Amino acid sequence: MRVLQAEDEPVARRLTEAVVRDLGHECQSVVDGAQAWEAFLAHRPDVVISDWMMPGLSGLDLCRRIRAHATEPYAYVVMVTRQGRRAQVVEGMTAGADDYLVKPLDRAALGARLLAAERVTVLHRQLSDQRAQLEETNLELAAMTLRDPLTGLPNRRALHDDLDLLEARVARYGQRYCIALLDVDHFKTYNDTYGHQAGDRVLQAVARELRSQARRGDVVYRYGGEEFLCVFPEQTLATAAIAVERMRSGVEGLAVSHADGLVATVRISAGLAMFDPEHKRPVEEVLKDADDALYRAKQLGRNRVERASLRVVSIGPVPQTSNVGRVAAVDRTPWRERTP
Ligand code: GH3
Ligand code: MG
Ligand code: MG
Ligand code: MG
Repeated sequence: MRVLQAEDEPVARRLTEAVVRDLGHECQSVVDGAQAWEAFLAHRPDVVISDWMMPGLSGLDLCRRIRAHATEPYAYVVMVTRQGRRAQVVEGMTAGADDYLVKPLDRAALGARLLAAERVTVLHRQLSDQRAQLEETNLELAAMTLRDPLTGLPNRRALHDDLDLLEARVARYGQRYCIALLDVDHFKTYNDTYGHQAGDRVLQAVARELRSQARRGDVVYRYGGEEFLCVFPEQTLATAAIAVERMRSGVEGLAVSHADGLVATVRISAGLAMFDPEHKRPVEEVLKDADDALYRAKQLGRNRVERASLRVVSIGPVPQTSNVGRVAAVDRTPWRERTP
């Protein structure tokens, strides 16, 4: 252990130094409270053995400072008091001292204090290691709840959080953004033909392709099943459409065969919509527009990108919507089962 002793009497100081070192610990000695506080801050000792009566900062004040400083790792504080000043013991322990010694110092008593200090210090260190591990695990778990395990993309829960941030940002800075909904064509028959596991691998490949075609700042989410969602901050319909078309042709370029009689390879359809700061509206409406455009892309033969027509909406206060269920705003009925 690293021991710091604050003691203004040379005889007591030398005795403590000798005992501490004999027991295999490091010992740093200072002669008053102010020096002790500086040494404490600089070296973070495991144990502080402090005389009560010292010039300047008293042992009691030093102990209070150490405790008020809430440090890691824990510092074990032993207060040294004169015989006959037992009332100080209570005062010292109340101020945060862990133990006390009575002068004149006795080797055995000092050794016993150091043993107790070592035990407590080891425990505190273990606790603090465990706490650090727990914090790390919690961070990992929190990150996991925001990722889709199959594709590694941020999931719908992450989208919830991000849409909140996005809305706050566009409200503050008056920026525009686009949202694209992308859906794998005839994926049910892919699963029926090749099996669910092969289907999973296709979803992973599509996710990788979408991610690689996205620019910095664009975020691709797994929206659900075989559907993906991409947010394009600060993009116009025209520029985002270029990016989505790149994604569509990228997936087609993967050339994953899909010989079900309807199509030859795995492809996607996409619907794209824009939020225009001139015509403020809740993100649910943008999502609905993207979904309608996707529906149209499916109707028009799939493997294509459709843009929502720019709607002129009456300018009024944006309705306050709750985030709950906002990403469920879109009709999840399969395309072919919908009545146009
Ligand atoms: P459309 O072109 O109209 O989109 O047709 P579709 O067959 O892709 O659409 P539909 O909604 O009828 O079917 C979606 C299929 O996606 C059904 C479901 O089994 C499959 N699917 C959803 N999630 C997963 C998944 O995690 N893994 C696999 N392998 N398949 C999935
Ligand atoms: Mg003294
Ligand atoms: Mg779908
Ligand atoms: Mg589909």
